[in-house]
Amino acid sequence: MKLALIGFGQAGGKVVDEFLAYDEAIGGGFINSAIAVNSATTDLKGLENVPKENRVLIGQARVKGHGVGADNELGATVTEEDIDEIQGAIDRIPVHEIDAFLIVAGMGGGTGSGGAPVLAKHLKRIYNEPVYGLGILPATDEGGIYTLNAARSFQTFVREVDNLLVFDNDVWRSAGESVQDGYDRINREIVERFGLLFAAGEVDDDDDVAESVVDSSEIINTLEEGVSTIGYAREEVDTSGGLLSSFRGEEEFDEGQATNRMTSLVRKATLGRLTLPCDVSSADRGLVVATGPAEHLNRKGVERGRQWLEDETGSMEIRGGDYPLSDRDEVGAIVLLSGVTDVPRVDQLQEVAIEAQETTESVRANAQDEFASLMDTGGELDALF
Ligand SMILES: Nc1nc2c(ncn2[C@@H]2O[C@H](COP(=O)(O)OP(=O)(O)OP(=O)(O)O)[C@@H](O)[C@H]2O)c(=O)[nH]1
Ligand SMILES: [Mg+2]
Repeated sequence: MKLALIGFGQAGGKVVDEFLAYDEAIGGGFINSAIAVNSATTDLKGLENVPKENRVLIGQARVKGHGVGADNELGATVTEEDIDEIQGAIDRIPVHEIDAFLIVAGMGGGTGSGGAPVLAKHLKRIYNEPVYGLGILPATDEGGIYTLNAARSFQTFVREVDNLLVFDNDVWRSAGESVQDGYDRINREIVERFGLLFAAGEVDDDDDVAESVVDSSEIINTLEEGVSTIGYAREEVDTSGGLLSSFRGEEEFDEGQATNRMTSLVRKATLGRLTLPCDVSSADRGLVVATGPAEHLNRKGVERGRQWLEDETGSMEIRGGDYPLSDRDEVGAIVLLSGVTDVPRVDQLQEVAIEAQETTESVRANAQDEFASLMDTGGELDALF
């Protein structure tokens, strides 16, 4: 399907940059246009693929191009104040050509976390196209303010978008890696999963397996509402076969093997590491996408995988289809689970938000008491010197 991507804040911009590279690399054609919005000049300058004229600096009057320093209320304020600047860039998008907007943002900082929900609300008011969010959760060791921002932003973002696709940095970190190397690797993991999903709805009708190909309406229906997570598994296949193996009298395509392979890939994708870990049985809707060389995909494999996911989720709304990628030597399964409700990380964020609220109140009350007593008993101050 065709997307207008909007990267909000540093993480959002970098991931959109990576999406553009990925779309180009796979010949996906799922990105119609890409915009980056930030309150920090250097972050916008650091982007490689987002066209220069589509980089929007906001909040200049307040923060002079230096970012909002993880203050997500300020992030929301400068977005509201400069919404016309952002709209100016969106006005250049041929919106009638797109199937949806996708706003990408890190939930832990200030600009993206505060601004993305404001923009989502604005877009929903103006356009009929669905507005999706891709929210990136901070790692747990990033510290209190990041977790608190994420807790607040998550709730608002979910409310404003049609569907919030989530990626949790915490689950994808690996030890002994610099933060930058880590992000580069993680960003590739992000765009591969979400990119394959969106590219899947963008196959030409004249494709040889067109009848089982995923349609963008199936993605849109799966993303009807709520929170989504993605699983992905792949396996190398022997693509050297073809002519040579038929000379040897071998079968060119083993139907049974392909079916078994796809069924187990769907299981692995679902039960392996999800972009947002959750209880799979809490999903409302699902979509299974089989990727790889068309000659290695068969309808039965997807169908079996789909049925297995129906049993696993207890949902009757599990869709399935192919996304043929001819020049690959691997077959893969993307599993999109949508409307998930049993998500430990989200519960944890909610607890943090409540705790922080209580702590802030008691710290504030204490500080007021202490200040009052300091003012009352000036004598104590003198005694210090
Ligand atoms: N996956 C991924 N996460 C990132 C990346 N950069 C930052 N993050 C995460 O995103 C969160 C928000 O950081 P930024 O995107 O830098 O924040 P911002 O929106 O620019 O806001 P301010 O810098 O406060 O103005 C961090 O807490 C990290 O968890 C990245 O390249 N990839
Ligand atoms: Mg920043």
